[in-house]
Amino acid sequence: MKKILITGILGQDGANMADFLLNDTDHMIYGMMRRQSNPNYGNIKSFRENPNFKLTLGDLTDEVSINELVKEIQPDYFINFAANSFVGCSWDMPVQVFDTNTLGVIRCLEAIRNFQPNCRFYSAGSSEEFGNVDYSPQDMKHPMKPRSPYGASKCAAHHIIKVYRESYDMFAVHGLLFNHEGVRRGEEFVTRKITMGVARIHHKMFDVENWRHRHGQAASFDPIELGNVDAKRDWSDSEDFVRGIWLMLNQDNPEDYLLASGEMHSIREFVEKAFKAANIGGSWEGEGVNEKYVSDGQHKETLVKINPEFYRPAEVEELMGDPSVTYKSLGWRPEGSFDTLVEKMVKHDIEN
Ligand code: NDP
Ligand code: GDR
Repeated sequence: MKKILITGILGQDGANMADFLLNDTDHMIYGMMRRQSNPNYGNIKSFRENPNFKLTLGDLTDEVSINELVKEIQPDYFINFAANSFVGCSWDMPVQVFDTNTLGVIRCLEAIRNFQPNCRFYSAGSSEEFGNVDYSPQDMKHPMKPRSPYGASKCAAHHIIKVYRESYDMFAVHGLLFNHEGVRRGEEFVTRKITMGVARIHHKMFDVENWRHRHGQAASFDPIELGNVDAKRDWSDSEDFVRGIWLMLNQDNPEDYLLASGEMHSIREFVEKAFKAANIGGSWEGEGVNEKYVSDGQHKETLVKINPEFYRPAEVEELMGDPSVTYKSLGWRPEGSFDTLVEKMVKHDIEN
């Protein structure tokens, strides 16, 4: 039985990784959360009471807590998912973003180096490190060209991992992960914002259709408000990615890999697929900030509208990864597709 410390346990990947390891191994999982006045345990409710799981407190911005955890637990693996992970807010709090995402990684590395040097470390890197891309699909040779303080913070973490690996002979890897989503995804990220919005509209429409039927009148919905719907992303299922991360941590030699689907879709396409999965037909009308996605049929309800408040100071227009080396070297393969991901999220949000 190994001891595994996972930070960011209340977030999407932390909870999915713990779920995966608790189901597939007999390892002891220590899930680290930071102190909050009103924490949301929703993502860990399925395994919170598992005897092989223990919730611990710590903060990446506080080296005392990280040192103590490593000293006390003596983990065999340290999987660091904790971060300020929202690109959109990283312009508003760049210092906090670097403190958590970059200095936080150094704090983890130092704790391991000083108190448990044989521990294997995973650092959560991002396709945002590629940023303003030179070519598609991106591979591990693509230069780092971040477009946000978030992207820059992950690039700096990437460099420092390599420096520690080479200087101290540590097993430390930095996975370059393209967007991955699922039913534990935070609601401010565009996919979950869309699927939650579609579910809300689906329920209202269902009620409204009944109401209309009785009264023969139209009723309106609050549309989903989005920013740049032309941006394109390479989306996968987080549940597939945590398996890939576990393979990265169990290679013979520490090497960095990227995880991606190798496909790219626009936000616009995600919107269309999500409404379709909820049996709501629609089409785009208008241009620029006046563009709307409206429902089919007589009443033409506005389902999505553009709100420039969600535009970013600098946008990453497109990202698509080349997972072929990862397939070959790690033997990793995703099980889900873009279509199954959208359907799964919409179905879950309608039911819940
Ligand atoms: P989430 O935002 O869902 O989870 C991040 C977690 O980190 C949250 O639970 C958050 O806690 C915690 N956290 C934030 N700051 C601190 C801190 N100072 N100390 C301790 N914990 C902290 O992100 P994901 O699960 O989606 O992503 C996991 C990692 O992978 C992140 O590092 C992210 O940047 C990276 N990544 C994610 C991708 C994706 O598409 N999901 C793609 C590429 C990289 P709280 O709940 O209190 O806010
Ligand atoms: P991203 O994810 O920035 O790729 O970072 P996000 O879902 O926030 O944005 C994806 C794209 O959608 C556009 N967009 C909107 N985004 C949000 N959040 N809200 C909107 O209303 C909206 N409208 C359009 C964005 O401009 C962008 O182009 C995620 C995070 O998980 C990071 O932690 C991770 O490193 C990267 O993926 C890879």
